[in-house]
Amino acid sequence: AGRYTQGRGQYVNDPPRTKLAHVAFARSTEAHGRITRLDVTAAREHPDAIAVLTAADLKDVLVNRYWGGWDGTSTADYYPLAREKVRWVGEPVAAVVASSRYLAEDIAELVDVEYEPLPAVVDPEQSLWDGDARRREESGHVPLYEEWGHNLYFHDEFEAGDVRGAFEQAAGVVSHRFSAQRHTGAPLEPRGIVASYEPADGLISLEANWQDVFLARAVISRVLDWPESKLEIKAPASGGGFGVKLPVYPEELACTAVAIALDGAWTLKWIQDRYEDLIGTSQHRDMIVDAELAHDAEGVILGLKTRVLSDAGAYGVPARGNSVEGMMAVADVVAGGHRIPAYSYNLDVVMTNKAPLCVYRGVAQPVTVFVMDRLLDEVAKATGIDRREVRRRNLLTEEDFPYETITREYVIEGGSYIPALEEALDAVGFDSFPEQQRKAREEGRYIGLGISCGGEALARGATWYGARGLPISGQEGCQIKIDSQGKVHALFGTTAIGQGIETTLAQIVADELGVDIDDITITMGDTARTPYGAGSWASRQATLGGTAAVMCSEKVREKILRVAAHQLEVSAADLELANSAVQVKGNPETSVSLKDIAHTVYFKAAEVPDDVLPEPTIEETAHFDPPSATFANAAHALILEIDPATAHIKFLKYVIVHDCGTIINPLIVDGQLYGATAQGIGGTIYEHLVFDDNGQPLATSFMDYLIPTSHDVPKLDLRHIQTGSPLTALGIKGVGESGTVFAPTAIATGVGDALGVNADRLELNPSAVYDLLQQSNGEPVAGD
Ligand code: MCN
Repeated sequence: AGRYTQGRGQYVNDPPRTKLAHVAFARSTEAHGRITRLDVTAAREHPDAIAVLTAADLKDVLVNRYWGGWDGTSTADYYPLAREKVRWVGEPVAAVVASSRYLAEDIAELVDVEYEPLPAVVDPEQSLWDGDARRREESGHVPLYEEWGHNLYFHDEFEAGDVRGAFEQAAGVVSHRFSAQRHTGAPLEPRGIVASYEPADGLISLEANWQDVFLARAVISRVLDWPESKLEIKAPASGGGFGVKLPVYPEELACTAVAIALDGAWTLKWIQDRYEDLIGTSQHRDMIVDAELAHDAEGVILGLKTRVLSDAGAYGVPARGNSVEGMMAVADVVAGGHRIPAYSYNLDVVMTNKAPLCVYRGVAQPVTVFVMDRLLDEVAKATGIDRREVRRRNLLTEEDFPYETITREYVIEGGSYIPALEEALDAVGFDSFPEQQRKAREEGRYIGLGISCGGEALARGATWYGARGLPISGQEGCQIKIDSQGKVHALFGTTAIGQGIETTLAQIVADELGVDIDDITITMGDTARTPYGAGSWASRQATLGGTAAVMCSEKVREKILRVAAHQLEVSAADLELANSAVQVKGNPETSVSLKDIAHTVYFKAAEVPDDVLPEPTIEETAHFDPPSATFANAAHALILEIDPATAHIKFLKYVIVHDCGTIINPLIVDGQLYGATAQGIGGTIYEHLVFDDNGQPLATSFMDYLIPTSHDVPKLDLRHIQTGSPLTALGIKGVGESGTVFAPTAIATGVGDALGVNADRLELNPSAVYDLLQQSNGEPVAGD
């Protein structure tokens, strides 16, 4: 306890290591080009070079192809160090090993690479357009993976319900083009790895700040064709993950391969710097959605059509690949808690010469919530029904549950969609706002009321990734051991990434076993020690880890009670666990301590009959495999003001009503809502990964990639509804991503309301807001 707050967290860069050498990478300076010369002679001749390796040096180690994606995605030979071609600025070309990072960086500069530059494709529409050979010829572009003949990574189409009928019968149709800009998770501690190899027994040991060590093990064992039993992965303390530490990136794979290629002579360390993070860690959103919604005269949704174009970047980052954002966008836009009887989608995920797209807090849901809330605001305008009422008429109610979404991918088990909306709007002052807004406008002030509301698909099960061919598990495991002193050791397959999961799971175990939380040791993030698990992503661990903890505690409790019943000579049914002891219900004086029970089990088992204690240990394991997803829901309502001189957005009121079922730790849940909302604010107002026309990244430090500080995050009025999920133990649902999912839409609908314009891009930095201000005043917009 207190590890992080006391500054005692041991991050991957902290512990002293023996036989340590440092890795730096020579990286591509071109976004797209053929390697015509790769000469490492000068680098190798540097007196301080331990080794300089290129793809050719690793081909015997990296036996299997390195490519992420699921069944149906285009696939290619892609290696952690570039072969023949480079496809994004920053792509590793050679790995340099030296006694310090400084020396390794200097030596990397001696790696001599020449390229035949190829035109870079940075615009996803251009990339899609390039799929037509004739048009591509006109543009002079070459596909990133020439053997494909196009840049399409994944395409999917779907239709269900009477879509045509819905649009024919509609009293009105609203249609808009929405987009979201590219940004990233920017954890304060960037990525890092320490890799060592023991040739005597073939053991590879990796320490890296991954969010899912079992996923990393599955990917690496495939690529190296290595048994998982000889691949141990440990995640030390984490300075944030936010989804971006789920993939297995080229650098991590290269470090592992280099450790083997050097026959274990060195333990290798690579710690990413901020430049490397902003150019090479997975990036997110970057999506265009053309949506059309058919509604009746009462504002009720009859049907929805979407056409989604997702800019996936340059390669399929393992294991998820880069169609995740696009796939989830088309699935989740109809899983946001609205009744949608007819739906069709058309999805294109295209490659471009930028860093790969993968998962970031909320995945596609910030965009899908945006699409639905914006469309509903348009329905309100078209029908004259107010924004609250339009939502009321379309959100799910008690009678709808369980509600199967039209794609049949999810069943929404329950929730408090309308109560959350009502509470948020009442708290923000929805009814009196029009008058307030009118008065403000008379004074020349622009104030607007923003709303976002709906559900979040969380804790996805095996049906999402595993069934699509990826080595990604949906389950979570828990093992509990009571030691010979009666203390509890609980081990989980997941990894802690700063979200407080060690504390909350310890709380559950403490409650279930009637012990003091200080008597519990939690271990996670270690493939060699813990049971199998699926890591921290999709806000799953309270739900899955929590349920596994309850299931496992039940097994342990049953065993303890059996032994205690024998010792106390009473029926187990009359006993309960409390105060680190087993006591007779209603008569706590008659009790036996856990310590005494453990002493008996481990040291005097012969005194206990075999049918009471068949095995002399108290150790149990349980695994929970969830359904397709569980659904939390939220409503954000805010009032903001736009300064017409600076286009700065100021928050005047910000209310969040959230429903994550039974709350384990209220302080942590509020902290999660704050942190995620801060990221939602950042991803909308400040953070933008900009590329020039040649694919050169322009935001490569925190000077040009701004992340929000405490000054930019308003005080939040946080409220909770607790509708328990019937699918999990204790009725828990997740919360970790919610703020990031809903904040962008609340801001965008608030800006639109303040200015009386359509804010259809989730990019509201001052220059974008300035353009909207000009539109609002009927002036031409820059660039038009
Ligand atoms: N919790 C609770 N009661 C509930 C639900 C959750 O007390 N009913 C607590 C949990 O026990 C946990 C926290 O809230 O301590 C978040 O729980 P949950 O929603 O289950 O999410 P996970 O534990 O699976 O964490 C992952 C989630 C995701 S997907 C991202 S991304 C994320 C996040 O949470 N990245 C984070 N929160 C983060 N917080 C920090 N500080 N750093 C990150 O990288």
